[in-house]
Amino acid sequence: AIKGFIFDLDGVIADTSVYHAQAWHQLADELGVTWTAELADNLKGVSRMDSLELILKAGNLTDAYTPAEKEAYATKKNTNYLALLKNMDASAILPGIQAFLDDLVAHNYQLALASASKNSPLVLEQLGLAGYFSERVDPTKLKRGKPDPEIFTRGAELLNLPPAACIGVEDAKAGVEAINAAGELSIGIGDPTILGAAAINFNDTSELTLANIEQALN
Ligand code: B16
Ligand code: MG
Repeated sequence: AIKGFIFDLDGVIADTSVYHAQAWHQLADELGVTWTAELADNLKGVSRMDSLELILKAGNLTDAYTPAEKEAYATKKNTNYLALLKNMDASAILPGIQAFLDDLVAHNYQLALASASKNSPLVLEQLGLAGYFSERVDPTKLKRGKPDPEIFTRGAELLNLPPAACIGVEDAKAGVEAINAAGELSIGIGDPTILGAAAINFNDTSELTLANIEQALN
């Protein structure tokens, strides 16, 4: 039986994936790299440095910059991102998420956070949701990012649960792949043509309820 839920943050709990995309778009323009919807989708769930590498690759610029220059560009993106986060509050919690979290707590499910973002503590604080997530995987301690299963495997370990007793919730293709590879049940939030590998797919977070999950599993 399912005993735990492991959540992605950006694009699942918080409406921040648009801010990440906006900040990367700004940097891509500066680098002369064409911004496309496909590139935006491929960056979801991917760490800051890996995201920069994907943008450079899209512009055939992989070898154009030194590690120090890359570091500076990644920092620049984060500065852009933090500026966009400045006025964010609980209104950026995605539809139905607060109610779903309350319902999970009421039904004694255990919760963990599996966000690749180094800014996740700040985001959770600003949304007023920090209290729901005492268990968080530290992304700075990971050897490999999504789609590697490590972050979701660690999430189950933090909950002292076998992977098969956990549901992972993701908005990113790389994230759904990570959940599946960890041996957990995947819920993909978003376009089913992109998240086709998810065990359960919902178009948006408002559909994320225990009743809908039970129905999808039967
Ligand atoms: P940061 P998630 C991911 O968070 C975002 O989806 C991705 O766009 C971002 O590049 C990554 O975190 C790293 O974020 O630059 O804040 O450390 O979706 O795994 O919650
Ligand atoms: Mg995400």
